Amino acid sequence: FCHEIDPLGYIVYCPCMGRFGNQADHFLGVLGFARALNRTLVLPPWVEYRYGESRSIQVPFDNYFQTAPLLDYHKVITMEKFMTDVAPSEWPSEKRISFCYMSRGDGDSCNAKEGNPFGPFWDTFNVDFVGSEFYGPLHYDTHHHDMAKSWNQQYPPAIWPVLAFTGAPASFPVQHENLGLQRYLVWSEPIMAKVDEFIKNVLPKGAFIGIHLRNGIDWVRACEHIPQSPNLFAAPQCLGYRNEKGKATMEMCFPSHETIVRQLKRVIKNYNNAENHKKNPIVSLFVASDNNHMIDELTNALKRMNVSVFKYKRNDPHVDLAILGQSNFFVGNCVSSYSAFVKRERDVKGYPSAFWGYPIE
Ligand code: GFB
Repeated sequence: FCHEIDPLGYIVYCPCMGRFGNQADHFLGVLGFARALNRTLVLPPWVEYRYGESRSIQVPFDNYFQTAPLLDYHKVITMEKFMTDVAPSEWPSEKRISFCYMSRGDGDSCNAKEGNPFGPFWDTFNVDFVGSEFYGPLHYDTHHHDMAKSWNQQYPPAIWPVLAFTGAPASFPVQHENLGLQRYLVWSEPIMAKVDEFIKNVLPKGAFIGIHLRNGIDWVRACEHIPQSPNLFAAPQCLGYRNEKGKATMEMCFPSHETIVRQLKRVIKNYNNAENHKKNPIVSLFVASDNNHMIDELTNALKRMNVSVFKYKRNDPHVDLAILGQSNFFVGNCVSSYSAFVKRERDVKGYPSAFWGYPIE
């Protein structure tokens, strides 16, 4: 199909902060923002970092997610298609201005291509900028303050057909008002084919529990900040945006093996004892982790409950996420935005979830 130019304009941005979980939080915010301004959202590739490589790599948005369900909510176009079908007329090279709240780095500029992943991201599409535009004090909370109107007054689409942001015009963690937009993020067919294959051919027949163990060295370091940052990263998902449900603890961020085993046994027991689950009890555990899956330890601990333990054969963050989304029950890490992705997906489907070490015993 040939894309018809949107006279109301476009929003382009670099998902330049964090890894997948962070980028997904931002994505939901940008989706809400684009809809509020009524501009077409350009779906950026996901930015990934490969071990030992100094430049990020860009993975097309639709490798992981379908675009059709997003269209049910708002007009979108992939970055690849935007660059070939729209940019030549609406965003020629001499009109490429980068937007940032205020100057970034040296001089009076957004320095939109300065550093990694900034440079590699735009280089993927051969984009260079001829100028910068500081949009402050405008911001992207379009759920309050008539913000969308202010944007369209200051940057009318006829004069500014493309707003290209140096970083995501969205907050982290995702604003409460945008949580439900998760329903429009539907895994691509290739991802779901792997998930279905795993559930059908690797897991034993029956219900399974999925857990996320975030325990790599970067996480150990991040959790050291918990005493000073009781609302670290995705913690609002269980503690509330203003800590109204308490403060993050070390056990929530980095649960001990003892906590994990104890909580798992209790969750499985409760699940299996529920009247409506008696005919289809949990018979296996799926573990997703960035580091230590604890397979032997968990296998031993759950032997008496006749629950066997599995992980995916490869380190594949997206397949892990999508499997967790399909589990009958999920236990995740409240502080991790990777866990938050699963929690939101399950919430919009009405599936149950819990968090390590929460509520505090
Ligand atoms: O997704 P993410 O932003 O979540 O970053 P957090 C964590 C990354 O670690 C994921 C890998 O994108 C994956 O690449 N990872 C984590 C996993 N858990 C799993 C898993 O269960 N399976 C697989 N296969 N991979 C924050 C960062 O991570 O950690 C912050 O976003 C910061 O920017 C902080 O770096 C220390 O919110 O957990």
